[in-house]
Amino acid sequence: MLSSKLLTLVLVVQPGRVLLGMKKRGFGAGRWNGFGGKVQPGETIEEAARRELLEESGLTVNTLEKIGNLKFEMVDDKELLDVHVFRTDSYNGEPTESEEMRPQWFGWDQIPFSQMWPDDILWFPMMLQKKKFVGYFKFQDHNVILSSTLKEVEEL
Ligand code: 6U4
Repeated sequence: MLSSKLLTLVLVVQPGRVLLGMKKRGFGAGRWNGFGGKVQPGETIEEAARRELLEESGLTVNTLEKIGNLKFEMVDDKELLDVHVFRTDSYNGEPTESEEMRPQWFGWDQIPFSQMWPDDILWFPMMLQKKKFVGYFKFQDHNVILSSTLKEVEEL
């Protein structure tokens, strides 16, 4: 049995643009991604999402919408990543670089998928259209998707 690690991922979306951060260190370093990280003991998933968003981008939000659940298995790794994805359409503050992330806005037609996790190009269109989704991806070497399932759902 694989044990699983709870993680969050927040996408800040505005009409025509989305905020991504360049991950400067740790897991996924060198890739653009949403903001997020591990859920700590005693925290709800949404509290963790808000904390990581603030720590990594300097932003706070009034509402976070649950938009996706993605599970990632790495070949030869016994831990499954269980990533809870949120979208927010409004925020407070100014995006600010942190030790972990360098934030930057991208137009919806200029999302740098070649410098992102390879699964992102598959589910970003659903996320931008406010459709909810669940997916499972089996990775080799953080670069190759060996198998996957992804579908739109009514509820999460
Ligand atoms: P710390 O504790 O900061 O050293 P770190 O190892 O850097 O942790 P962390 O906590 O930033 O990792 O979490 C990894 C982030 O990457 C989470 O927001 C989830 C996200 N993530 C992991 N696999 C992903 C994938 N395949 N596609 C994607 N995001 C992914 O879009």
